[in-house]
Amino acid sequence: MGKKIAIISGVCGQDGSYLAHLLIQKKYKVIGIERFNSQQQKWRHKFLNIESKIFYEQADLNDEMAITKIIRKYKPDEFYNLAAHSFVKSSFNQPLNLIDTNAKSVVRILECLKNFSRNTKFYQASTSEMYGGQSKKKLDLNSQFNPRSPYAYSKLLAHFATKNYREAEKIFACSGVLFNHESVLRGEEFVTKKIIKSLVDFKLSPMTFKIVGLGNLDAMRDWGYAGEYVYGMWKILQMKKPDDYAIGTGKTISVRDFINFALIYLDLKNFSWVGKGLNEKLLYENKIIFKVDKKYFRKTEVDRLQCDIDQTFKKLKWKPKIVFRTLIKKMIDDEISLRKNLVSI
Ligand code: NAP
Ligand code: F7E
Repeated sequence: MGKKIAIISGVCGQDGSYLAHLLIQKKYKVIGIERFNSQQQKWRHKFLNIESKIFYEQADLNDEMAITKIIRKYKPDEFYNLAAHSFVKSSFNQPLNLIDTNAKSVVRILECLKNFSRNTKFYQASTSEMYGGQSKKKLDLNSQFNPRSPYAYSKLLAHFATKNYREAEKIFACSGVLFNHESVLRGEEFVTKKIIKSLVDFKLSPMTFKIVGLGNLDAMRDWGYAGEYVYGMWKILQMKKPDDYAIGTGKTISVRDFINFALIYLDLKNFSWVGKGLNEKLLYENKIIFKVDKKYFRKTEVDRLQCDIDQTFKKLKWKPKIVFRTLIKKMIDDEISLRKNLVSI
């Protein structure tokens, strides 16, 4: 039997990079769909040392002809649809673009699989943002959806399209409803990477450090490690029957506590929070590191997300091991080694 073939859209992103790394280890032939042939976007692949092992194809997800051509060329065993506009805050500025990329493109891929590659197993990157974060309860697939951003409602359409192609067209189509997962390969606009990068900058050169603005410090997230969540994606497509699964750690902490734990791990213990609301600041021995800045607040915030991972574990027989403390330590250690590696790239 030849190598299994997997197509990954969004291969240059955080998850696409870790998933490509995992599938290469598992001896798949990995076809990576990238948007432009930009060297800059390959920094994650360089860090993981996988650039020469991926077969790149160029296509925008909205280009139906190009995507169809790639699917017909490879007739893959598995298609992981990870490409998306993934930053929630900026999704409010371009809702129609989000519907095209995050929702309509998914239907286009599923139509293409139905017509030309019926045996391909399909993974859709669904998200805990679809829940809206208004509940204090742990969330599972039976919890109510309440999308609070163009990002969330575009993903909800794709989620239900995936379910419908599974039920109506008998495609092996599954969604992973993934809660936030982070790593050193996260984009710098996301809060965990922004915090870790800033604190490592401060630790290494406090004299040249410039104050960083943050938004809602009370937002609570179930933060896991991207490097192991990609195993969950793969596992979902190895199940006997296609289905949807929610994946998170089951623990939730606030942005403020994420910062507190990071400061302690970096041995920056003489810190204090002063002021309230829009005047709140984080000080380290009288130097300001973070201050609240309303430009980082969302029009409609998602206050709290926490996964009921025990429900998933019963069916999937797998759950993530790395919870927030270990994640924070790992992000700090990897941030320091990323900086060293980048010198030689
Ligand atoms: P990411 O780092 O932002 O990666 C997304 C990738 O999609 C980027 O490589 C981007 O390419 C590509 N992309 C965007 N628009 C495209 C288009 N029109 N055509 C082709 N490619 C396009 O996101 P991630 O954190 O890896 O997340 C992967 C997927 O999981 C996303 O669908 C995200 O919505 C979803 N998700 C993420 C999380 C999380 O916590 N990370 C949780 C739940 C769900 P460029 O490099 O060219 O911009
Ligand atoms: O915000 C708050 C912010 O942008 C997390 C995406 O991968 O996960 C991600 O979406 C929280 C929010 O991620 C800042 O208001 C405070 O409550 O890191 P984030 P996100 O919006 O949760 C989900 C599951 C996805 O699917 C998405 O694709 O942190 N926050 N201060 C801040 N957030 C940012 N970005 N910057 C701040 O300064």
